[in-house]
Amino acid sequence: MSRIINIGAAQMGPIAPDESRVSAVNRMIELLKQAKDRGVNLVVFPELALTTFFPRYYEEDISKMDMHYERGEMPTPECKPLFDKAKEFGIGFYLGYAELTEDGHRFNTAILVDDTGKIVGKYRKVHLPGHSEYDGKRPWQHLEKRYFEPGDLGFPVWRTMGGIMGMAICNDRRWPETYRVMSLKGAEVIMLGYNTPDVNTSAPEPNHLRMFHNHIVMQASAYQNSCFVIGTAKAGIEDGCMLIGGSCIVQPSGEMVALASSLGDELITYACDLDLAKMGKETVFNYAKHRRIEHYGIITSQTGVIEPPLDEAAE
Ligand code: CDV
Repeated sequence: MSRIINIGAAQMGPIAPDESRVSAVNRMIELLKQAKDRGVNLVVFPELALTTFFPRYYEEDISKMDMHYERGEMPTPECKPLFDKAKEFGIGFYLGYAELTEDGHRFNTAILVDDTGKIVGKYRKVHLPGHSEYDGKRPWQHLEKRYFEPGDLGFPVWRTMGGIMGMAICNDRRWPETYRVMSLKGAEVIMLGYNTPDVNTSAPEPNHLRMFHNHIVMQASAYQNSCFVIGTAKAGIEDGCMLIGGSCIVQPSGEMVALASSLGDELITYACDLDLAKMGKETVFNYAKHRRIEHYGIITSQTGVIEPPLDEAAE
């Protein structure tokens, strides 16, 4: 019997710094209504979907950024209408937001809510990009390392809504370890939201490579881990900073089966047959049969590169 789940990537256009949570949530509810009309079971919203991408602003005193974080348990009063509408529609969702815990820790977080309105999972971004101090050489700051701690929950997966689901956030998608850890736990769907500026402020490269890299990492990883990858952008010009769109749904073959065509609020959907993921896991990517872990130890015992010694005789 096939296991088909209709998944939507709910791309959002820019969120201005002064746009309220209520407004952002209303936009998400509009996307949810479209999702209901299209028979969608699960919707993936972007990273930091309730606010502007605030790590682009430097603030000496981090507590002055508290207004961008959600405190206490979800749903907060501003988010409750989103939870209520999703429950009424019987639609699950992934929501990215900045989390400030009771004891003062700050994380870039995503939660997974099932189609009955229950929060089934939480993920905190592991691979934080950018820098922690003001960098005058950059046209835009990317201060995630200032405003967030690396996630402390690992890469869990959840058996829910008929499949095995995992979450990642933005920069995580560039790291093969992200997907492999989850696929070793059987992940059939990996959901991720992102905010990716079109200019790489860390290294000079032509702008078109931003979209190329965005898609190549998700497509290659979907194939190598035999899973669906749902990538949802916050897109367009946000307070003068251009964020790439390109939200997409990738199937386990690595093929893109849905792609956003705008830089605004837009829902793309695909009926994902989770048995396609299972098929890859039982054949080419049957890990139990083919992985050679005796050669992989370096992946977890070492971070930086250690090159072989120079051959001095040849110098
Ligand atoms: N929000 C992000 O994690 N953005 C990074 C940028 C800084 C490269 C990304 O990987 O898209």
